[in-house]
Amino acid sequence: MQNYFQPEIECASPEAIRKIQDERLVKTVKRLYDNVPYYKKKMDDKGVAPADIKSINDLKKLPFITKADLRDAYPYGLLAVPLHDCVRIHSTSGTTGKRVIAFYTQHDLDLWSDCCARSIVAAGGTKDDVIHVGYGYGLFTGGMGINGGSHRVGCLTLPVSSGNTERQIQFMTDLGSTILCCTPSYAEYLAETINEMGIKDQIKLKAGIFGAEAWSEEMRQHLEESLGIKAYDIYGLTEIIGPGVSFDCSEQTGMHINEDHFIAEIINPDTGEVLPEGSKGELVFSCIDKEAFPLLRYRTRDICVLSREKCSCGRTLIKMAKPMGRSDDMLIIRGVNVFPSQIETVLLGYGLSANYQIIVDRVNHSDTLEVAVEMNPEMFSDTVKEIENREKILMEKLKNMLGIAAKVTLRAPKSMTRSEGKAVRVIDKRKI
Ligand code: DLL
Repeated sequence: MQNYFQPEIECASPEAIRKIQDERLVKTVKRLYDNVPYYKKKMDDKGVAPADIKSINDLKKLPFITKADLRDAYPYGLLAVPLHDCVRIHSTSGTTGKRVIAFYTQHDLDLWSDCCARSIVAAGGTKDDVIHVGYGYGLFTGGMGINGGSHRVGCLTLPVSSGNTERQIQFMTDLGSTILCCTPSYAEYLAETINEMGIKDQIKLKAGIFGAEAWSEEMRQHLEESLGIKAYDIYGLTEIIGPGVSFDCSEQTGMHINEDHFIAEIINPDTGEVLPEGSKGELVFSCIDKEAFPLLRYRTRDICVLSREKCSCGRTLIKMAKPMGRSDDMLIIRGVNVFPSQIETVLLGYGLSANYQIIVDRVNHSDTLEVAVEMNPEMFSDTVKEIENREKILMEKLKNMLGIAAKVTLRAPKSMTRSEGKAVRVIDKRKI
């Protein structure tokens, strides 16, 4: 039995969802204005009062919140409840400055579990499943978030966390894991190891729920084939709640956003202007049902497209396309915008592995782009001439995709570091 499908919300009419959003937004704005001096100041500076926000039509009147605001207000400045009402924190990795800390009340954790439960059920999960959680546990939201959803659905939950690949596979075979949850790059590593060990027939996996980093359709196809599963995408960010902000359904053509909790907008990242549905731009989220840390109009920096097209799964929740990547991951090379996911599409489309690295440098005042990628074991027996030929073909394909030249180096199988969490794909030597 799929015991966490909530058709009254997930399949509600757009008008019914609108009504929930209107009510919750108005309440949240008032609560923040009254309780969070940082918000009050931001709204006062923009000349907007709580009474000006009567429905989601007025959302655009509110100021944006950016990562810089979170750093300014660190650690308690955006907390909207007394600290003694909070029961948990999570945090971003803080590679580029101060960590961001997100606070949760019990209500927030329950809401989050609901979101993740919806994601698991949409991937075919039921209480008969064994969920293998290979996302990191700890400050990172991945492990604990999916864990909460898995309990909510009633699955047997294996909190394996990331790393120790052999132990992961041992549990997978001994306990018959049916749904694997981890980053797509770690799933690639697990798939590679399982196939090398020749034990694919001992694995009972039927589905994967992969997210926390950008991954291409080609990678989805590769994971589905190499693990014999259906691979579902899941999206989220610490600032908003963690995994489960949106999730793939059986149609796999975009992730349904949990709109009863989060309102999505797409804006022009340069001007802040709200763009019509179907436009590509920066994704912005407002949390309308959280207690402790409900950010309004938070700029995610993820580049994405929203669509309300009818979905064959029956859900009416708006869908977001696979994010192309973060605007801050976007490389500007010789004036051209390049997303790592475009490069991944070319490499995997050619049948190569997802073990690749993008190296950008500046030589004689000009940017250079090099893509190093591992060959498949079958290609390794190619002659030098054949390998050079493959490199030439790939350079041509990359030029067509990106509009600029890239050098391609095919490396020996197993020569590049595997990722156990979020993969680091880009080395930008211009910044070193
Ligand atoms: O990565 C939360 C998460 C955990 C999502 C597990 C899914 C599964 P952060 O560490 O705060 O939170 O990183 C958030 O990761 O803004 C995106 O740039 C990226 N991201 C997350 N999910 C996806 C996805 C978690 N499915 C940042 N596709 C976000 C593309 C994703 N990018």
